[in-house]
Parts: sequence; C-alpha cells; structure tokens
Amino acid sequence: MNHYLSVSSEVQTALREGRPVVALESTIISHGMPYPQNVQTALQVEQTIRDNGAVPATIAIINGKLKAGCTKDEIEYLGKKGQAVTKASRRDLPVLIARKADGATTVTTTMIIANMAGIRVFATGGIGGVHRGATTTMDISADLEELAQTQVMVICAGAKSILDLPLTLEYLETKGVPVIGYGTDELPAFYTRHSGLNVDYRADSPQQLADIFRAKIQLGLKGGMLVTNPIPEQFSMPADIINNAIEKALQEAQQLGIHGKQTTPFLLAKVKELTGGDSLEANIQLVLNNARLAAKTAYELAK
Ligand code: PSU
Ligand code: MN
Repeated sequence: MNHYLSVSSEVQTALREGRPVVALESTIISHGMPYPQNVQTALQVEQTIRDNGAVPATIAIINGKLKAGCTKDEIEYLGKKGQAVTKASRRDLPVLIARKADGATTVTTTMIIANMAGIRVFATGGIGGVHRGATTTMDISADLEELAQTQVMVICAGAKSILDLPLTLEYLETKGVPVIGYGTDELPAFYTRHSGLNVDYRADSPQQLADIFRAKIQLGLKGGMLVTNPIPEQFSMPADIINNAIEKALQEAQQLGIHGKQTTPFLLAKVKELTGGDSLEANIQLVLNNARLAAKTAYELAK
C-alpha cells in the first residue's frame, strides 16, 4: 500500500477477513446525476450492496487522498460540490494528489484505486468507449485501456450509443478484455436492453462470472473483464426516444466543438435534458441492478 491510499476501516477489515467488497465510482455522483438524487442514489446503491452480502467501497479523491470507502458525509460533499469536483481519469491522478485536490473517479481511476486496495469487483452504470468519429478525432476513453491492464471486474449496463458500439467491442477484443453478457447474448445499450450486437460470451449466474474471473487472475493474465448486465425490462426506455435524443446531442456537440474530457459529460447531460426525468429513473434502476449482481458476484469470488 502507498501513503496516498486511504482505505476505510470497514473495507480494510472486510478485505483482511476475505469478505466480499464492491467498489463504486464517484463521477456518477458528482457529474452523472443532479443533487440531491445523486447522493440518495449513491447511498441506496451502498445499501443494496450490503443487503446482498457485500461491503460497499465508494471510491473518490479527497484532499489528494485516494479513498477506498467514503463516509456518508464524503458522499454528500461530492454530490453537493457536483461539477466543481474534477472528473479524474488516469492522467489527472498525480496532479490532484500533488495539489491535495478533490477528484471524482471515472471507471478508469476507480479501477486503479480498487486494485491498489485489493478490491476485485466494481459496479457502475455505463463505461466510456470509442466515440463516434474516433477514426478522425482519436477520442477513445481511457476506460478501455484500463480494462486492458487492471485486474478488476467491471459490471455495467453496457454502453450508450453516444459511442460507436461496434468499434468499442473491436477495441476490447484487441486488448484481450472478455466481454460477458449477463443472461443475454447481446450487448445491452444502457437505457435499452438491445444494441443488435453480440457479446463474446454469456453467463447466467454470479458463480459463472466469478469462475471466469478467478481463472483469469490465476492465469496471471493482466487486465479486467467487462460484464454487461441489461437494464430490467420494466425500467428500460423506448429505443426511438433515446436514439433521437442521442442524435440531437451528438449534432449539438459537433456544432459547439465539444472535445476532450468534456465530450462524455456534455453528451450525457444533453441526453438527460432531452429525455427528462424518465432517463434519470432508468439510470438509477440500472445502477441498483448492477450493484445487486456485483455484490452476489463478489460473494462468489470470496468463497
Ligand atoms: N458513461 C455513462 N455514464 C457515465 C460515464 C460514462 O453512461 O457516468 C462516466 C464514467 O465515469 C466513465 C466516464 O468512466 O464517464 C468516461 O469518460 P470519458 O469518455 O471522458 O473517458
Ligand atoms: Mn475522451
């Protein structure tokens, strides 16, 4: 362990005793949802993980410390401060630490810090990927590189079609990242259960997920694994509503010249604005659904 890492005593004890722990990201809190729903959801996600037999570890950077296991007050702080908390990817870590600043961790930095702490399972909503137009912009999320090198299982609801989903799957294939559909052969598209694209493999139980990841760890293969868990049917959104909103958001981003780390937050905020409260509710529900699966999988992995 390094002296920048601060693991909460509850998480430390659980890890020492070999009990299941699930990591959670904080970009979804500070940048992904409005206050106070972001804080309510973050706490509800933690409770869901506890209800399913695991210990939650919300990850963030606070005062330059890499936190694995935030307190309720820290979650409230991150949620209230919102966009003013730096969205922290791999390249931002050393700067934020040196400046004793705060950072909301993306999938990338949550994986890095989870791995430092010894946490193997991480639940989130959606991951970053290859952006549409990436053949000229080269905008590919650092999340994919992290999945290529850091041994953490990421459980998400697939990816939004703000991304180029076929190219995202190609990239993951090149980087040797297993992509597993949970109870499905199809890559889910976050708000909807269907993308029309097949995933490599399907698993139908937390035990199957744990077995695959254990084999990967025991082989010493670097990198993570991506589990794509479709949003429950009753909370999924009509594909045309979502796709129209995404097309509009993409057009607007292009007109405004949005680029770099702003692209994903801009597109996500636009889609939310255009679809109103429905997409927020769907987002909350799919995260809870991923938290349940992650807790059960961490439990199997800890056996
Ligand atoms: N996709 C979503 N919701 C999110 C994100 C992505 O549907 O909240 C966030 C995650 O924290 C993810 C990050 O790791 O955005 C990716 O940003 P970028 O594309 O700039 O790498
Ligand atoms: Mn990017």
